[in-house]
Amino acid sequence: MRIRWRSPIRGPWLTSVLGLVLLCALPLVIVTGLLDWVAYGPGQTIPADVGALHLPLLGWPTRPSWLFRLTQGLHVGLGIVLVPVVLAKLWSVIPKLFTALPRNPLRAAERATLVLLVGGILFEIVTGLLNIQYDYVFGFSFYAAHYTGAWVFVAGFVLHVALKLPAMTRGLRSRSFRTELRTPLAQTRSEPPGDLVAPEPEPPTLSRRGALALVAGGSLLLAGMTIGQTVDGPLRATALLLPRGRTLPGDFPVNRTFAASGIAPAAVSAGWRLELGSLRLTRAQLIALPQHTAALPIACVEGWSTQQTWSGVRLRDLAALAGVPAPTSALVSSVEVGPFARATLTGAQVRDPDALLALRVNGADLSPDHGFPARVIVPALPGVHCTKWVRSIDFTTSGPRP
Ligand SMILES: Nc1nc2c(c(=O)[nH]1)N[C@H]1C(S)=C(S)[C@@H](COP(=O)(O)O)O[C@H]1N2
Ligand SMILES: [Mo]
Repeated sequence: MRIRWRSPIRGPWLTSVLGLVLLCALPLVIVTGLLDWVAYGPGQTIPADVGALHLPLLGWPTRPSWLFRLTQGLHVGLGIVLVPVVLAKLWSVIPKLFTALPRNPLRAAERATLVLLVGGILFEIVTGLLNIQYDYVFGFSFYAAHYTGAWVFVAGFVLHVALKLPAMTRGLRSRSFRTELRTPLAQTRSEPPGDLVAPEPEPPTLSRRGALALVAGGSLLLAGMTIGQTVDGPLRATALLLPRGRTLPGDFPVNRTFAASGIAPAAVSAGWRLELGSLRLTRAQLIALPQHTAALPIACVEGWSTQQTWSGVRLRDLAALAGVPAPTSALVSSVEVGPFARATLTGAQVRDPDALLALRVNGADLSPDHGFPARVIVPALPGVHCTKWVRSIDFTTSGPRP
């Protein structure tokens, strides 16, 4: 049976317009995604090491403090907004899926790159969306899989652009964009016979401008549901894609609650001590040290970010107290066991004057959900490394990176 694709608006022009949007926007998603990975730095439990695929270990700066908020916000936000464009682009070329494999080896190789391209982007969309919903049904490490999938996609993307750029340019030149925007349904006709164009088209049910408006509308709707994740203030309530029930009224989002951490309440009550080398400090002793206050964002890789006002002891003061005045790294351990139990900070991150072991947020003691008795907060550090319920900090001069 021959499946017949009969939409009269399918053709090189529509595919090229959608392709141009993706060609301009996807590199930003790719680069910000790779930058997120640079931001994690080496020697972490999360994300796990990716072997040969790792990027050069550039130091991730601590300034501007909103740097990671920006890169991960762009990555997740733009990634979501582009989903309708990707789906429309796939719809526009779907007849190709049902044509025979070309005999010409070059053509066949070109077709094979589509497996990387389409498989890659669908995998990235699905894993990315599940991750921001905290829905780990896939059962493998999100970070390693999304990162490896990204390289597969990038390979397909680069090859596809190299092979299809001339066709896209031809497609865009074949019709006037302005004229298309003025063409109503009644005047919508098929493109001249050729690649992607239905040989026996049905009468149109949607104009080309209508199709583009549908896609743009879908993207705008998603943008409206997403933007609130990354801006503080009343717009936060519009963040419909942010999983519900994680934020108490008047509070900011909680990645993992104290209850979910499995920590015994006794481990973070009066008997708690901060371990600094051989030193043991009570919370009262920490409060008695010079306190510093800084407005710093938490930017979660799961898509949300927020800026709050934190106070506590500067990490560099704690390093000096521990007898390591010029550390090149710090290993922070949590009372919690599991993947969040440890995070490594670089020397620059420890030395930043706003890098804190926070004891208070917005003028009140940390709540159990936000990491009482003490948590790490460092400018531009990915949220996942802002360890809550800190047990110990080991400042060293032999860390993974100077
Ligand atoms: N011990 C511990 N620290 C942790 C986490 C955790 O689950 N356990 N979650 C991390 C993540 S992924 C983020 S985004 C921030 C969120 O901080 P918040 O819950 O106070 O907003 O804490 C980080 N620190
Ligand atoms: Mo996070």
